[in-house]
Amino acid sequence: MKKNISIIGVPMDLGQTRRGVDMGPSAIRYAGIVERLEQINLEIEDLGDIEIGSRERTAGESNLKNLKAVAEASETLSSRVDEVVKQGKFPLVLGGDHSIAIGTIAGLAKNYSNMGVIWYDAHGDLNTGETSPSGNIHGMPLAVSLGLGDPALTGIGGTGTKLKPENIVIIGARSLDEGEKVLIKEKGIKVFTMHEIDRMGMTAVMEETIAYLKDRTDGVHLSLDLDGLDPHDAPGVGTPVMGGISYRESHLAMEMLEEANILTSAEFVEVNPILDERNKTASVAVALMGSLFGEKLL
Ligand code: 4U7
Ligand code: MN
Ligand code: MN
Ligand code: MN
Repeated sequence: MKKNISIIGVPMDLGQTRRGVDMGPSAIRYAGIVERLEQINLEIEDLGDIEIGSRERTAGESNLKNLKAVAEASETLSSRVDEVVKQGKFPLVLGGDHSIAIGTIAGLAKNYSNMGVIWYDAHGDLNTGETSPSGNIHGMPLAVSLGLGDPALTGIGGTGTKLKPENIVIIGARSLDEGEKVLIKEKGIKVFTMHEIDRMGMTAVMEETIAYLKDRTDGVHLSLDLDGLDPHDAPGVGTPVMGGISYRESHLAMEMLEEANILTSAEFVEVNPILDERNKTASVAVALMGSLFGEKLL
């Protein structure tokens, strides 16, 4: 997969309450993402970071935290991603908390009418204001992309739903809220929980995922939350959940995506250097991006 890649940093931590994830893009750059990808015969440009507003100190009208600032940043990101795709380049978005996927997907949706999404995550991120136990928008982006939730979020990048439920594959789920479970069943969203990964192995999970998305979609976005990995391998995340996907299984997943050549965009989110051990999680993210873009040992 020979590609022109455009990196967009999104130093946003407003979609949740722990500080530090705004430093994710810096940590990933410090871990050498640009140099790493330059070695694989890729054209790579770093567009720098988009502007993020400030944390809201007073409670707004909504129970969604920092709704206004998240919505504004998402709108900016959506335009930036749209421009990159229109230039024929591959958007590689670095977070920031997972609320940034709202903007990424909204920007992509301007270009793909039948987009597939691989949601690599311990969580479903399918909450709305009504079902969310936390009010944290990073637990809502997949629901928003389905057109569910606050209009200030679902309207980003224009009205209309950005994704079809049958075009989503969640991989690595092991923490789902009640409302999310209902939604998954109701909408028929395909989920490979940790049980399926243990049982089938990552090879079969990725083969099924690729076969499932390949024919039905006109582009595939990878949204990789580092907490999809086991906290042992990726400790620098805000909402770690035990029993996750291993470092090796994740490499395999990236390599299989590269071989299948189905991805048209990607984002890596939730890297929190304050909670990390010597930038380990950012380094893992960089290593996975290496595999995703075709790095080979021999
Ligand atoms: B992440 C949670 F309740 N579901 O909504 C919520 F468990 O982007 C966690 O996947 C969300 O890291 C985690 O607050 C969001 C919680
Ligand atoms: Mn998560
Ligand atoms: Mn997530
Ligand atoms: Mn998290």
